[in-house]
Amino acid sequence: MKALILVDLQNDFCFGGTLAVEEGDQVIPVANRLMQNEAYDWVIATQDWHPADHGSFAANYLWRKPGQVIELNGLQQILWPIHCVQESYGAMFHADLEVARIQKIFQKGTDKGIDSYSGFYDNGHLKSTGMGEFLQSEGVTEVHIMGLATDYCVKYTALDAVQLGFETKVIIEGCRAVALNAGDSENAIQTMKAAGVEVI
Ligand code: VGL
Ligand code: ZN
Repeated sequence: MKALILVDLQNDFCFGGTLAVEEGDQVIPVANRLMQNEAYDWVIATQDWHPADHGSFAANYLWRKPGQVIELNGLQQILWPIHCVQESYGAMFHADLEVARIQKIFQKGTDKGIDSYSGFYDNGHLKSTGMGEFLQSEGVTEVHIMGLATDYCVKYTALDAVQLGFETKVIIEGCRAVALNAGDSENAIQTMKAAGVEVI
């Protein structure tokens, strides 16, 4: 069984969003096209879904700004602009995404004390979102991943997928990177490949 995993195709990562990824919108038609592919037994989407007081938001600290790194409950945490606050416009799927084709949604980043880039686990691998267990219970052995952003949520979702034993492919045409630093996208692709992800 094969699943398509659409990572964080939400307004805040697209044009006009608070954490807009360059060309983020351009992956929406790719997602719409892939969802029609009969080869997928499951179409799954993840949503970054933070409480307003989330510990990854720079605005929740005095004298902090996005891009700085702090320690959050023992883990290195990059501070981000406020984004994907639960129920907000920014957290909604992009308006052009054909959401009717999404069969199951997994939300992440809901615990204010820990961030979650991967759709499977938080950044400390302490809690599962249930996505891995769900896919395994449905007999899924192969996952195809695309979305936003290449260097964070796509990368960590793909690395966890490999670790969980899924045959893992990242559809690079459907990904765009945050790229805080030059080369972040290329480095993420290299890291994924080295871990056994097939980048197609
Ligand atoms: C993401 C930074 C913070 C992502 C989510 O979806 O790649 N990046 N939260
Ligand atoms: Zn986030």
